[in-house]
Amino acid sequence: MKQAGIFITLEGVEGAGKSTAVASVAAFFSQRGLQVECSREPGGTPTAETIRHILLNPTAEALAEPAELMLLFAARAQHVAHRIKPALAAGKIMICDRFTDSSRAYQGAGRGMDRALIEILAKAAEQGLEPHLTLLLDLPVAAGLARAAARRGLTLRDRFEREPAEFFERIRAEFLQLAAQTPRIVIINAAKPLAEVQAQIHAVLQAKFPKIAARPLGEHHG
Ligand code: Z5A
Repeated sequence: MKQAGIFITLEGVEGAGKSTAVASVAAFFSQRGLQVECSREPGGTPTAETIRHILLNPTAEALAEPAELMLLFAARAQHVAHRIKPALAAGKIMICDRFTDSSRAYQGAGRGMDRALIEILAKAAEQGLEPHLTLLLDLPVAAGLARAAARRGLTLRDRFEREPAEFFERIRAEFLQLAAQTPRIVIINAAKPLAEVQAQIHAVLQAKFPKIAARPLGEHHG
């Protein structure tokens, strides 16, 4: 399937502000008349959302690590085939809260799973798809966990949120290492106040997509 649109992913540790940033990225494009679709992983299609429920449910049967890994990639394969690729073929801007870099960081560094296996599964699920741009929202783990806890209030922590701080430290370090090795990944300092984070995101989008940034702002609906 031909890929005419733009695929942007957001990554980071828990509570980094990815969901909030998705809205800023979406506004940049929709205000300039482009059609935008937002999604998340794990999830994004009915089957992938069912798998998400299994993955995050803290009260269900414990998941063996290989089962967790394969469920994540099964959800991703559905998402790529039935949502992301069709949106890109239609020329849309597809913005996704987490993608394969999360598997590299959480399952690779966090759980210590086989990196080569992760790349084989990624190849099978992605079918040649790669993000044009990845924004890594980086902040100290303690700050992210505090933001997430404040937002969660009294609701139960999910299966990942129950992991110790060291797990998230390994994940943060892996994300930073991936960014150092991968030109498509740009680091955003997510420890700053929201307005500053949004300004950093805007500057990255302006530099990466100058022709789109130059379009007049209007009352478009994407
Ligand atoms: N996972 C995996 O292991 N492997 C994979 O391949 C994939 C995922 C794809 C998905 O959980 C879990 O799946 C995830 C990794 C694993 N678990 N963890 N941990 P999720 O989607 O439920 O959770 P999440 O991705 O970690 O996102 P989150 O907790 O919703 O955080 P966020 O989206 O990054 O943050 P937010 O909701 O935008 O902001 C959090 C709060 O901070 C909120 O109240 C905001 O208003 C506030 N905020 C945001 N920005 C700021 C600034 N700049 N200053 C102050 N306050 C702010």
